[in-house]
Amino acid sequence: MMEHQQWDSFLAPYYQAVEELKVKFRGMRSQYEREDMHSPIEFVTGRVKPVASIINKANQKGISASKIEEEIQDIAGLRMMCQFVEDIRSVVNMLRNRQDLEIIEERDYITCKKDSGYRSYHVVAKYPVQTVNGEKFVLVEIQIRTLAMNFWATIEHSLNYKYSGNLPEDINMRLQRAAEAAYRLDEEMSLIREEIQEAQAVFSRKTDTPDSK
Ligand code: 0O2
Repeated sequence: MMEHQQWDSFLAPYYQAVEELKVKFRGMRSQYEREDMHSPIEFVTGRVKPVASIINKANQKGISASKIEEEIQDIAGLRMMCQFVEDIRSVVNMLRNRQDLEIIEERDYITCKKDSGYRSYHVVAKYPVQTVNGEKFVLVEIQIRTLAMNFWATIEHSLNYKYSGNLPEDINMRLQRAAEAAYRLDEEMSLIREEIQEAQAVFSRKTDTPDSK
């Protein structure tokens, strides 16, 4: 595997991609706010996968060092959180229409949830980073999920980390029940979506100060 310095230069374009895309995706949210429209994006986060996790994943999947770039698709990861399940489709459509990235794969773990109970929509895209040595394409994985899906995934991720992936049966059962509850919460919120959006529009007009735009 690579030396410390080699990892630094290998990961540099991924850091660049994550920083750029966080700014761009957060900019999409600001555009909606400026136009007083409901934003399908609630908030955006991003991270570069730590070296130890990259090595772990490569070992687990039998990926050789020369294939990491091609086969580990989530070294650069972005997450876009939405209030409503319906917003996820809008966000994916916006991604499909962007000129600055090329989608190469979509994984719909919402229609087809994982056995763990995990739900999220994953988009893998090729993104060009401008480097001093010219253009370099990196893969980025964009996870789009509701706040409820994110809450569940964050908790499940921490528990799996704590128990090194071997969850005790009772916790496993609770997580499955929590996944169902998160699903029902999303359904309930969808049913009163218009009501909520109207309330949020009134609220944001009331809290708008003349120089807040
Ligand atoms: P981290 O810490 O988020 O970086 P695989 O990893 O084998 O399941 P693949 O092909 O790499 O599959 O891609 P996939 O499933 O589209 O995306 C993997 C990422 O999705 C994970 O990254 C998680 O972020 C998220 N994810 C997938 N399944 C689950 C799950 O059951 N629970 C939670 N909490 N997150 C999940 P990493 O590398 O696992 O971790």
